[in-house]
Order: sequence, then structure tokens, then C-alpha cells
Amino acid sequence: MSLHPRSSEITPRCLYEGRREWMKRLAAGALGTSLASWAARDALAQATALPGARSAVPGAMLMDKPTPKADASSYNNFYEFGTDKSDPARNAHTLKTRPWTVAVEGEVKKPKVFDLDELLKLSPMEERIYRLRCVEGWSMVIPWVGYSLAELIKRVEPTGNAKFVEFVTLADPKTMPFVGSRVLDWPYVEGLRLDEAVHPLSLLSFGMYGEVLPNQNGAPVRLVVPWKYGFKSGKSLVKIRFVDKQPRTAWVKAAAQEYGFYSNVNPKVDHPRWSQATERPIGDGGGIFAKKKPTLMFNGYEAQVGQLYAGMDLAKNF
Ligand SMILES: Nc1nc2c(c(=O)[nH]1)N[C@H]1C(S)=C(S)[C@@H](COP(=O)(O)O)O[C@H]1N2
Ligand SMILES: [Mo]
Repeated sequence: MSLHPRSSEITPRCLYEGRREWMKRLAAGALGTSLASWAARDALAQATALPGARSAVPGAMLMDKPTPKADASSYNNFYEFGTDKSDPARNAHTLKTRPWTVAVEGEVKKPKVFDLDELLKLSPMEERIYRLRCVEGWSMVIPWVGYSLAELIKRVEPTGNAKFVEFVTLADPKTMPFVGSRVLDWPYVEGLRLDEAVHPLSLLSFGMYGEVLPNQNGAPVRLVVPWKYGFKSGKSLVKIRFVDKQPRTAWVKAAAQEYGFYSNVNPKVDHPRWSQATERPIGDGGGIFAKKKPTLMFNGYEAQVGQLYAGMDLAKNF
């Protein structure tokens, strides 16, 4: 018998014998060295749990069946790690998510650099089942864990000059292989109007499926703005800046005629190169043959956010 069983050999036995039985067996047996690494791995697995209480925010608990976790963590957009959907899952293990700080600054009375542990304790964790709809036409339903961004915003007290909020992703060429490539102007910057940012549905997220975020989904902290196209939800945030002018976001800089500042999900306003009327749910083996379904105004969150855009021409302010 090998002293170093691969995890592919351990896992099935674990499953049919029960983990506890198997751990006892390992402890009693002659597998000392592999026990140490297995125990370390087990501790790591436990450290990733991040439960959240069912959210009471109106609209936060979508009734749709969640996308399988394996799909949500292997089909990603995170250009810092490559432009292929499978690149982030393959490459993002190099991202170092601790220690981690988020600087909250600009037009606020109480600017502050928050340590990740402080942020994790700032407000109770909630689970929210949101649809995330990519501008490319695919969508997922994900149980996120986090709390309203408004909880953080009220701590720093925006001044009267704060009209917009800028969200800045880490840009570390040593751990992010595509930072330095010319696909986008780094760091990745996104932005919201202040009233959008303080809307209770705007989620500062630390986890999904009851666990801390996988790196490829934007660990250790990201935004999820469910009524906007996916790219508005910046990942791996290191800075949140309150400003008086509409920020120049990474996608506006890359192609302003294709990706507007607002980017609200809208089936009636097409992308210049394709329709936005339908979407393809990812997962359940559907792949590229999955049946398309109609895209909903504001991604289905119209009752909650529609009034933010009253009187605006959404074809012009796309
Ligand atoms: N920093 C950063 N954030 C990002 C992106 C990115 O490339 N870099 N891609 C965006 C896009 S286009 C989408 S659709 C979502 C995807 O999130 P997910 O991989 O967790 O589903 O992340 C958004 N946030
Ligand atoms: Mo996207």
C-alpha cells in the first residue's frame, strides 16, 4: 500500500466509510505522514465555511434553482487571470487573499483602511439568492453570502460632494498573470451612482454556497449588483472611493459605445453587436445547447430598483 494515497483515492473511501471512520483508521494505521497533510487539508476545508442567515431584504431570495456550484466556480470572467471562461479557475490559485485590506476614501468624513477581518465582522452575514446576468448573454443563479454595501457606506459617512462610488480591484502582476496585458486598462475599475450603491440589494459579498468565495469568483471580497450586467460587480476589491464625478470605468475606457456606465440589464436595449432579449442559463449540463430564456427588465429586480431611473432615457443612458 502506498504511503501517499492521492486525494482521488482517499475521497471515495471517505464517502463510503464515512469521514470519521476513515480518520480513525488513518490515526490508528501507519499512514503518519499522509495523515498530517490530510488533517491540514481538513482544517482548511472547515475554515472555508461562511454561513449566512436568510436575507429579509425585499427581492433578495430569488426562487429559481441555484446553478450547480461546480459550474459557478469554473465558468468565470476575471480578466486578470485570462480571458477564457476556464482561465480564472485554472489560474487564480496564485491570488493571496490574506492579509487583505480595503481602503475606503475620497468624499467621506471618516476615511478608513479596513482589514478583511474587520469587514467580516462589520455586519451579520446574509444569504441572498441572486441572478447574475453577463453582458455576453449567459446567466447564473448563485446563493451569495455577505451584507448590504450600505452597511459599510454608513460607517464612513459620505460628504455632500459624494455623487458616485468607484470600486477598484487589486492589480498585482506577480499574482495576476494578465495584469500587464492590453485587454483592459488596469486596475479594473467599476462605478455606481451613490443611490445605486446604497440600495439594499447592492451586496458586498465574501462567500457563496455557504463558503468563502473561491478566488476565481472574486475572493476575498467583491460586489454583486444583481440588476446590472455582471461586469459592474467588481471582484477582489482593494479600494472604494467616493467621488463627485462619474468614474471612467475599465469597460467604458475599453469600448464606451458598447459598455455604458449604467449597464442595467435591459432586454429592449441591444448591445451594438448582439441582442440582449434572451439569456442562456449556465449549468445542469445544458452547455451551449441550453434552452434560452427571456431576459427580464432590470434582471427581474424592476420592482425594487426601477424608481432609481425614473425619467431617464435608458436607451441613451445604457
Ligand atoms: N476585477 C474583475 N472583476 C470582474 C470581472 C473582471 O474581469 N475583473 N469580470 C466581470 C464580469 S464580465 C462578470 S460576468 C462577473 C462574473 O462573476 P462570476 O465569475 O463570479 O460569475 O464578474 C465581473 N467582475
Ligand atoms: Mo460579464
